[in-house]
Amino acid sequence: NKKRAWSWSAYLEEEKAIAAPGKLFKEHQSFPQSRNSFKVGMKLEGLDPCHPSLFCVLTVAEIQGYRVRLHFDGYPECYDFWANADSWDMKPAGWCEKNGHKLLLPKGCKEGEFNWGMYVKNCRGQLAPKHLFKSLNTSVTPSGFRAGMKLEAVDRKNPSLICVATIAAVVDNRLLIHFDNWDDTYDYWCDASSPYIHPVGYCEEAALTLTTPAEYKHPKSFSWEKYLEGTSTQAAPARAFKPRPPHGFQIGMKVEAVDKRNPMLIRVATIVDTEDHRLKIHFDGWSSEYDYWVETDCPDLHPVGWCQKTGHPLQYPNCSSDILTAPGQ
Ligand code: MLY
Repeated sequence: NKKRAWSWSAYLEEEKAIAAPGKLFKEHQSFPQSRNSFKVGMKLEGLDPCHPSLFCVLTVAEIQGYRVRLHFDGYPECYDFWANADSWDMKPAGWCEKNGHKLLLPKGCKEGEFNWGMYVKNCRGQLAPKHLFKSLNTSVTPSGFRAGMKLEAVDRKNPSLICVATIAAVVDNRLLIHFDNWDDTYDYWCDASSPYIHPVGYCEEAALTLTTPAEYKHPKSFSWEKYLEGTSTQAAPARAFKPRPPHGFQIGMKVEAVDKRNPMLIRVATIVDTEDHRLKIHFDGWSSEYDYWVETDCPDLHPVGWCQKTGHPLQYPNCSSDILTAPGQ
């Protein structure tokens, strides 16, 4: 019994399935144009995926193809996370200072005493060079969104709620959404095409309930007009919202997807259900208890062939021994 290498083309044929067409993927999910030039030990600034309003001091801890494992300086390894080398969430040292964002310092560093130059010298590290950051070269389209403007936004942690919200920051084409009178644990970044943000008045027009700011005294009689006046703020202009058209993914299409439970792994997967802006991912050969929903533009979703192109191992379905073993040999 000779073993044949696993291949997508043989597998698709065997399964009578099709790969999700490349054109359905966003640029940051598709085959990268450049290589991953980050090196272990390089330091940078980046967003904490569990607390997206915070930029932190990070070190590249591991490289796998086009992906990097990032470590929070001074914190235990259990907080490490994986990102693609072109992730918008990664910025070079000094970026926060230049752009007026707060940088969460490495544990133990005192506010006001941190200096990147000294810091890398002291820990014998090196700064990740600026040219490695794809995020610095995004072309920015003027959007009409400004920090401080108000809108109605879905609370992504409580997706049944559409709430009174503020644009806390605008960076390139991205908006940081913050919920009025709540702490920043609900904050998230999105762009003008996000299906989760709406102009002021959207709920009223669609006859939906608008969740008013925490501890707002008169939730029943909330009026945007009065609220904007009372807070001396402006509504984000309706023309700035550019809701994206429905995606074209279909049930049965194959993709390569990051295993949420062990995010260093990318597995052979199938789309088993779809919603307007989300896909349900099933890992081939695994129980459906591991299925999960992702946003269609999630950076952990890739077209068939991505791992091979980028030099990342791909986890094959574990019950494909009938394919692995060529019959009659
Ligand atoms: N059950 C949650 C709901 C929080 C909603 C926060 N949104 C509106 C930003 C709680 O009370 O913690």
